[in-house]
Amino acid sequence: MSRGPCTPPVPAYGRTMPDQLLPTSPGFWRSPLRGPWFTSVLGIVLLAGITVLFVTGLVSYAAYNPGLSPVNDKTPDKGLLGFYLFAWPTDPPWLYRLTQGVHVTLGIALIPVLLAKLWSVLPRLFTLPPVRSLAHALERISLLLLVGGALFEFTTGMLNVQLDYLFPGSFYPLHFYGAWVFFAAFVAHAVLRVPAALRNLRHLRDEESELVSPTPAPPTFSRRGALGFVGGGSLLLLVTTAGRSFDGPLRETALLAPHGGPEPGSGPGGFQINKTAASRGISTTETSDEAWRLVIEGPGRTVRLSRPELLQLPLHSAALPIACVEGWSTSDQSWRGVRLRDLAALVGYESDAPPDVLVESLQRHGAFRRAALRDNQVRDPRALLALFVNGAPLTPDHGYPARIIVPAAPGVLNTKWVARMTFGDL
Ligand code: HEM
Ligand SMILES: Nc1nc2c(c(=O)[nH]1)N[C@H]1C(S)=C(S)[C@@H](COP(=O)(O)O)O[C@H]1N2
Ligand SMILES: [Mo]
Repeated sequence: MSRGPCTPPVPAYGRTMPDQLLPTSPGFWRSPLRGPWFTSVLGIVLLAGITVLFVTGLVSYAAYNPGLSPVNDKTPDKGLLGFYLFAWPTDPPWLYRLTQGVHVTLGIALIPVLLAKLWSVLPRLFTLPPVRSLAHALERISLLLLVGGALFEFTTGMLNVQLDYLFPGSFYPLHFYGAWVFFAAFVAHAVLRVPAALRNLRHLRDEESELVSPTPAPPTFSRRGALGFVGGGSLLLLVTTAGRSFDGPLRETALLAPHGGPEPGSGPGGFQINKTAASRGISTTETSDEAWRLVIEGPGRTVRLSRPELLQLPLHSAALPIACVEGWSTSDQSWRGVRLRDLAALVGYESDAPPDVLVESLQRHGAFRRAALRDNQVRDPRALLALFVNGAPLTPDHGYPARIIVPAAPGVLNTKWVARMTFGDL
């Protein structure tokens, strides 16, 4: 029997009408962009990028001196995962500025790629039946760890660099353990998919694949255009983030960087400040020459020095940057002060064989009140208890009367408003 003119046409994908389709039916997903080629290009970019993120992230953890327990270690029970830890070097002095600048800037720039990759495989989330076999169940669990791990690491990282510490507990163990879970799932996924991804790259025209919509909507732009859009988003994030690693006019380009403290302005103290003296409860009364004393302790010996007395010791200069775990850094600043190894000598150590040191700040509340430095850091002739920066006494916000500055160390080890130094093996 032939159809009358009024009979609606039967949809190509079966009897269900388009507005009744559920995400579980392949016909629900209609973007003509989806397919193995698009997914694979994004996958290859992530393969390179996330590997670099993982390595620079692990390196950043090593740079904290977590082994100098219990002071610096923000990740208790790191156990087996701490197998790779090593003594962080002091050369080249820009080492942490580079590794952590790459970690944060690359992490931010990869966000559009990650989101595009997740979008490209979104239909697979809804496949039915959800589990076909034991092997399939295991694969889906690993994908859950992969996607969950990716979202978790990128979210916690972003919140941290935006200075939003809204985590249960500390950021460090969450991001550290999260990285291992995520990367384990990532490696499994890469081993399974890289061969296909490389094959897919060679065919811009997609072969048979469950990612290709059976009922594609008419294209509004090409897949190359879509990639350009994702790449453009990454580039935009890159150029509005990278300025965090410089001072002066370049920093102004870092539109997305949080401005924790006041604008540093110009002059000798004109470089980034996160935590001001006022915000840490440091008053000018307690940092005055009359009140402030540096207490230096060694085995069986304690020395107390005022700032005028410190100024009588041999002073040395070093051009060193500050590089924060949050990815921002300053250019080299010219610091001047007393060598840490000369301070070790005051309490009985050979200045070419000093021990570790525990440094404590005047600050009574909040994070980063104390930090431990390893013997190789104390020994470096550029490692100073700085009293001046760029030719002027430290400003209160930069740690007056005295702050630590160590080549290549994460900013968090450069304690401000130092009150006490305890030399000895930690
Ligand atoms: C953050 C990193 C990544 C996440 C979150 C991710 C996520 C996913 C998910 C959820 C699927 C769908 C799996 C399924 O249900 O069948 C998938 C498929 C795929 N991924 Fe990834 N992936 C990532 C990185 C990579 C990398 C590094 C590669 C390889 C270079 C890659 C290549 C592929 C390929 C080829 C497919 C299969 C596409 C198809 O079905 O034809 N992915 N990915
Ligand atoms: N006493 C004290 N020292 C400190 C901090 C702090 O909060 N208190 N912040 C540390 C961190 S995390 C960094 S990156 C450097 C530079 O921080 P700033 O910009 O606040 O000077 O100082 C370090 N020294
Ligand atoms: Mo920092």
